[in-house]
Amino acid sequence: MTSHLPDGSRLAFGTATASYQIEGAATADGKGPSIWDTFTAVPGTIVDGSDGTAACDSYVRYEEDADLVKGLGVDYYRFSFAWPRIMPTGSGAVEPRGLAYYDRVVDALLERQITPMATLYHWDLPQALQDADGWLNRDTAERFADYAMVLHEHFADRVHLWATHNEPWCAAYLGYGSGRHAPGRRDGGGAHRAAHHLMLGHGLAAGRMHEAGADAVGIVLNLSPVWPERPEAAEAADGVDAIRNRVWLDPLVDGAYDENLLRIAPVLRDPDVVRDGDLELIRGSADWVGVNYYTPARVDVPDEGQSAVQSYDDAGDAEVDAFPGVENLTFTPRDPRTDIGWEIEPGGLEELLVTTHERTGLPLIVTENGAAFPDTERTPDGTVDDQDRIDYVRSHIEAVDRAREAGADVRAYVLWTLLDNFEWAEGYTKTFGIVHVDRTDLSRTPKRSYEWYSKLVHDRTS
Ligand code: PNW
Repeated sequence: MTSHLPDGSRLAFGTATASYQIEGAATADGKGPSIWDTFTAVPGTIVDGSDGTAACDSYVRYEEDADLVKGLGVDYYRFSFAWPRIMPTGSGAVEPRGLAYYDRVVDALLERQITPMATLYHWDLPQALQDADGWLNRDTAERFADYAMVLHEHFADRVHLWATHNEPWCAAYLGYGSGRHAPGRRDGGGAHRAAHHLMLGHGLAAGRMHEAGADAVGIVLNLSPVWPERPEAAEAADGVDAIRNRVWLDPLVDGAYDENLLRIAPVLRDPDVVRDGDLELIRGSADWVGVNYYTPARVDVPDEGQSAVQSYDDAGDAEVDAFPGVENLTFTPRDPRTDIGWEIEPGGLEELLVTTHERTGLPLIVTENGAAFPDTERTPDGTVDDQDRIDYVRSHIEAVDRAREAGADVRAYVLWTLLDNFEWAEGYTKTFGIVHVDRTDLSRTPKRSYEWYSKLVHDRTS
C-alpha cells in the first residue's frame, strides 16, 4: 500500500509557517482566545511588547501567501490549524467559520498543486482549557484527540499528511518549566507532567486517526544532538539528552521511560500520571517523525568553585529549571551564530538524522530548519540580500544529502519560514523569513534567499 508520505525517491522540498505566528485576526469569525493571546498581554513576556493580533494578516492574505509558495516550486506547505478557531473553548461546539478559513487555505494550496502538511497543535491552546490547567490536566489530551478528529473528518478528503504536535519540548519545558512561553508557568515537575500529557494526546489522536483511515500521522520534535564539552560533563549531557530527545522517542519506540529520565523526572513514576496502558498506546503511534533542527546543545559543568549558572538561551533555562540539583549545567554555543544566538553547525543535523533514523526506523522529514538574521544588506534594487541565510540553508541541505547517503530515510526538507513573522518571546525582533514582511503595511517582498531557494528547488525537482 502506498502511503501519503513523500516516497523518498528524491528529497522533497517545502516551507513552513504556524497559525499564531502569521494569521492575525485574533478575534475574527468566532475565534476564541488562546494562551498566546493571554500571555502576550502580560507586560514583560515579549521582548518588544508585541503580539499576534496582526501578525502577517494571513487570515486575509492567504492567497498571496499561497502564490509565494507556488513561486518557490516546492512540493509541500507546512501550516498549522489554530485550535481556538475550530473549537473556541477547546471542546464542544465547532465553529464553521473557522473550518471555512482552512477550507480556503487548503483549496488555495491544492489549486496550485502544493501538498498540504498540516500540524494540529503549534502551541495556541484554547484559553478555556488553560483555565482548567492546560497540559497539566490529563483531560486536555482527550480534548486534543476530539479536536484532531474534527479536523480529520472534515479534511480527510484533501489533507493526508498530518503532524499532531509541533515541538512538545517547547510546549512543556518553555511553557511550564522556564515560563518563557505561554502559559508562563515555572515548575520543573509540571513540565515533565505536561510532557507526558502531550505524548498521551499524540497517542490518542494518532490512534483515532489511524482507525479512521489515516496512514501518515507523525509528530514534530525539536530533537537536538547533545555534546558534552569534556568527559566530566557526560552525566549532565545524558540528562539533557533525556529531556530533549528520549522523553519523546522512548515512549514512541519502546513504550517506556528510561531509568535516567525517571530519576530526573520522578513525576513520571507516579501511577496517577503515567497510567496503565498510556505507554502502550503511545508506542508505535507515529508513521513518521518530523525533526526540527537549528543548533546543537554543547553541555558543560563548571569547575569546582565556580557556581554561576550560565545558560545562553530559553532552552538552557528550561532544563536548568527541570533538573533538581543540576543548577551548574552550562550551554555555550560556539561561533558562528545566528542573530538569535544559536550556533551554526550543519554537522549536528547530519548526525541527528542518522541517529534518529537508527533509533526509530521511521521515515523522517526535516520539518523546520532555517536562520534568523537581520535584514541589513540590500541589493541596489532594494531586495534584502541575505547571503548569510542562503549559506545556512545551503549547508544544511548538504547535511541532509549526506545523511541520506549514510542511510537515513529522510523524505523531505522544509524551510522555516516563508514569512518574517511573530517569533514568540522575541516578538518581531528576530526574522527567519525568506520573504520580508513590512511591519507598517504588512506588504511581502521576497528576499534573495527566496530566489535562491526557488532555483535550488526547481533544479532538484525538475
Ligand atoms: C521553533 N528554544 O521554536 C518553532 O517551531 C517555530 O514556531 C519557531 O519560529 C522556530 O522554531 C524558530 O525559533 C522554538 O528556545 C522556539 O530553544 C524556541 C526554542 C526552540 C524552538
